[in-house]
Order: sequence, then structure tokens, then C-alpha cells
Amino acid sequence: MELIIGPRTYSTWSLRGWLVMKRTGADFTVIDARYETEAQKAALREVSPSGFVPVLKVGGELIWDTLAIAEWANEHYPQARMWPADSITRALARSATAEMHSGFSALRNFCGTSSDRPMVGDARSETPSDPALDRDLSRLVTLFGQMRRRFGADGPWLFGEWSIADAFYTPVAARLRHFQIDLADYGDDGTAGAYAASLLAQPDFRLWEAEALA
Ligand SMILES: N[C@@H](CCC(=O)N[C@@H](CS)C(=O)NCC(=O)O)C(=O)O
Repeated sequence: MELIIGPRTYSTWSLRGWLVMKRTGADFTVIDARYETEAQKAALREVSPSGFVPVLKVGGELIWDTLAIAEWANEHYPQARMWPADSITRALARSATAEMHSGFSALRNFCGTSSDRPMVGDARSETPSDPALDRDLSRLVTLFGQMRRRFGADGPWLFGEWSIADAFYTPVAARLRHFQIDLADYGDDGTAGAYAASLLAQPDFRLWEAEALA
């Protein structure tokens, strides 16, 4: 099994896919791809149907979207319990994951990662300001706060026990750190900020960060 990923310093979708695959406990080989130059993009299109990463190569097939990789991993490694067991909690976790997958566009635009604005390490950028970004950050505070208050008794993650949702929000926590965004400025009582800090402290993210900086 091979996981093709982009640069570890700033490829946020690659981090999500990698975190999910790590949780399976399965052996997989990481293949590094780049997409800065036209030549690199052309080479990536040779191995990725969409030209994007991550891509999981398994059994001669390609799975080229992070959510699809996550669902595949969940189906094939049920012992990893990637989604909450309870049906309603699972639907909420899927909603939060899908919201990240297709939403938070201002957060992506204004807090975009790159080699100059990495999601790992000590480099920091000025905090951007925009009404659309403010709305995304307020929504993040509401989502994190509501779910942590509701499921906190079951564990430290967004829905108590670790789930795919946590993989999807880990790069968000890294963006908040890089862009020096304090969620208290968006109505957080400390709950959302503490959850974001937990995401950055998870051993798999720390391993990713160490490898990215090596
Ligand atoms: N919907 C895709 C998005 C993947 C994506 O946007 N990947 C970025 C890296 S984080 C990429 O491959 N960019 C290549 C490029 O910009 O040429 C997924 O969920 O996997």
C-alpha cells in the first residue's frame, strides 16, 4: 500500500490522509510528491487522477480524495474505530468532517499554507483580518465548543474518542498556530482553544512535524 503525499511542511490534505492511515495501524509506504513547478504538476498528474494529493494506491487501484481514503480505511480497519459507534454521534462526526472537506473557504484563503507559511515549526505569520475569516473562526469556536461540551466525558477528541473528524481538523489547529489566531477573540471560553492544542499535541501529529522538519 502506498500513500502519495505533498510537502509535509504545508500540504494540509496530505496530513489528513496520513493521520487517518496511521490510525489503521497498517503498513504503508509514503511516496513524496511535489507540485510547485509545471513539471512537478505534470509528474503528479501521471500518478494522481485529479492531480491532487493525497492518493492511496491499494491493490492496483487509486483512491484520490482524502474523504474517500478515510472511508476506505474505516471500512477495511474496523478495529481502528474511525467513526463513533453511536449512529447520531457518527452522523455529527461525518457532518463536521464534511463541513471541513467542503467549507471554511475563508480560513483556507486567508490562512493558506505554503513553504513560506508552514503548518509545522516555529515560523509565524501576521494574523490576517477579514469579515469572512471572522465568520469562519466564529463557526469553528461554535463547532468545537458544542461538540467538546457534549462529548467531552467520552474522551479528549471532538466526539470524545478519536475519529476521522480529528484528522480533518488537525491542519486547522496548525493554521491557527501559524497565523497566531487566538480563538478567545472569536468568543471561545477556552474549550475550543484547548481542543486545538490537543490536536497539535497528538503523537502522530508530532511525528509528522518532526519528519517535516528533519
Ligand atoms: N478534495 C481533495 C483536495 C486535495 C488538495 O487540494 N490537495 C492539494 C495539497 S494540500 C494539492 O494536491 N494541490 C496540488 C496543486 O495545487 O497543484 C482531497 O480531499 O483530497
